[in-house]
Amino acid sequence: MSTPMEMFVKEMQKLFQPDEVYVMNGSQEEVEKITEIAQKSEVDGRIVLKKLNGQEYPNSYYHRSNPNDVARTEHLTFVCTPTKEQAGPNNNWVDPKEAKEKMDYLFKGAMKGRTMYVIPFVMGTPKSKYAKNGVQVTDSLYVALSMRVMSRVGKQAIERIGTSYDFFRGIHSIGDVNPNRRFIMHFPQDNLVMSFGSGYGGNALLGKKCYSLRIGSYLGYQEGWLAEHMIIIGVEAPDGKITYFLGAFPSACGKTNLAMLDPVFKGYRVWTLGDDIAWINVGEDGQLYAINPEAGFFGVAAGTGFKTNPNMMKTLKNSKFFPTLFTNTAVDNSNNTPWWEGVSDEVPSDLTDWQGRKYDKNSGTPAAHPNSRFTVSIYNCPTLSPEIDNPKGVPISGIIFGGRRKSTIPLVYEAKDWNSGVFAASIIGSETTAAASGQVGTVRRDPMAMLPFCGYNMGEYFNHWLNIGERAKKLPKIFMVNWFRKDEDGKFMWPGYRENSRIIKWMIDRIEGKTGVKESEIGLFPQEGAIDLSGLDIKKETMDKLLSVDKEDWKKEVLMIEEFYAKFGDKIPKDLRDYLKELKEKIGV
Ligand code: GTP
Ligand code: SPV
Ligand code: MN
Repeated sequence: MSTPMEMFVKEMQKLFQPDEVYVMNGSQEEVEKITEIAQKSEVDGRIVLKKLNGQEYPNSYYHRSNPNDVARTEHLTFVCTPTKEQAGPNNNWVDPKEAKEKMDYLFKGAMKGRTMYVIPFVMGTPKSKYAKNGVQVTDSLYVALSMRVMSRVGKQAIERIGTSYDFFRGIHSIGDVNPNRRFIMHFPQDNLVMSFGSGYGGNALLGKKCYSLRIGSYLGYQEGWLAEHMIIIGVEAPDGKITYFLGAFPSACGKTNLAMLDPVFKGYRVWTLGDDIAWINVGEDGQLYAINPEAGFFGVAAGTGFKTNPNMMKTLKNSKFFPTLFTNTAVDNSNNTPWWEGVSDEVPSDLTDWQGRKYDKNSGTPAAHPNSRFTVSIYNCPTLSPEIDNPKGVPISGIIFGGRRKSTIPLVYEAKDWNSGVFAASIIGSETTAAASGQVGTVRRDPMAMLPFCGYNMGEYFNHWLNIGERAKKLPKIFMVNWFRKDEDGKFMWPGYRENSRIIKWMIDRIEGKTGVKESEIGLFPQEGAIDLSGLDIKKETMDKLLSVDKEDWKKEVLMIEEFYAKFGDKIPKDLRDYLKELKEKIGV
């Protein structure tokens, strides 16, 4: 008798007709073998992996993708629920039957001449009751290795699945990397994702956004928990007390940086638990507890350096067991190291750019793709929290929501309570970034930083958030931040990065009830002088501007919010519609 997992593999073999099938066991030898093969294999006309300078970057490899395949493709991503309304206006929708027929047609025989890698994986630390199992098949060596770094792959997953039918199925083929034949189809009711034509992170590592967020959010809705686009950190104060925070920011808006923040204050430190995804449950004591389903970072290289994020640089130079992959950065030929804008002030003279061409400094274009990324194990991180494998997760005292906005949104404010925090998070807008294909820099609504990742109707998702608030006994405080305000000259008004620890310190004071607040039209502001700015050269006028409500800006904002809410009709909970009405009155619209 075959197990359900074996039956799935046989079915996939029949569909894809690969020359060989390899089931990953997660061993060290296996990682080395796959890395070896990848250095000898060409896919889509490029060598899959090239070894980098092991002195500078131990155990590290370089990968260049097809230039048409460098970011998530939201317009090719679908949620295939039985009805369009279930997917909601926040998702592209196709009828599930039609979607499966289309994908079966693309998949048929697609692995002829290739090896099919079977990746049994666990999202979350395997001992946790909150962890979940999946099996992905893929014909991409890069995807197989990346999954090995980003999740717990192999024997432990096979054992956990055992004879159960209850596991996520991820079906992936890189196909011929043709954007006209590229689809990422989600079937929440079937715990299934089908992805064709892309090898890029969020499109192809199906345990990540596809399962842990889109399918995960739907499972959470059914089962009473939350799957969120959030970091998890513990902030230790000089007295040794650790306060745990979640932080939601849209793609390429500062999560990884905040997740391993090096605070400016003596005696404070940040413990890293996750930089992208959190699964949040109501614990037995009525508090919210979070686990990180992932085991690695798939982080933005551009802008990462010893000045901005020293702990990530140390992580990248500390690769022990698993290989670290650099994708679509440039390469400094003088010493065979990966290079990107921000890693050094000087641009090296002999660079090959992300497309494999000799780089011309005067070209006016960056050498590394703005969405160039690294894939690295979380266990390399020097600030890794000792709680990382705690099966219960960590108890959350604060949730930070942010976006990337040059205007309108203050540096920080606090929501009065859970429900007004849910409202504040539901109205977030953010400028689009290079993490998804399409125009960069246009403001769109991105509630809870989940617009591209919520696997069901967002109106119902908001309601689910309100329900969690009713079920929990001890709720975290909710804060809104914006690190990205700019002045008339287009310069950032707030220094950001490490200096963000000043805001976090204030949040801890608030959680501990040590400081009061000032009421405003949109929420609660810090009292005069409550943010510790010692040693920081910032003008009082700048701080005043960063911590105020510009009514003219907010009038425009409210109209955008109203337009967004209107798309969902009465799916938006009445409470939230009432908050919007109240906000309009206060702003004077
Ligand atoms: P995803 O992996 O796409 O989900 O992105 P992320 O949210 O983890 O973003 P990340 O931390 O990688 O930052 C993205 C970009 O924002 C990088 O270029 C950073 O250098 C920049 N950035 C991060 N934090 C700050 C900040 O506080 N201020 C400013 N000005 N830029 C920041
Ligand atoms: C994001 O885009 O939010 C990422 C990278 O974290 S991806 O895995 O592609 O989603
Ligand atoms: Mn992300």
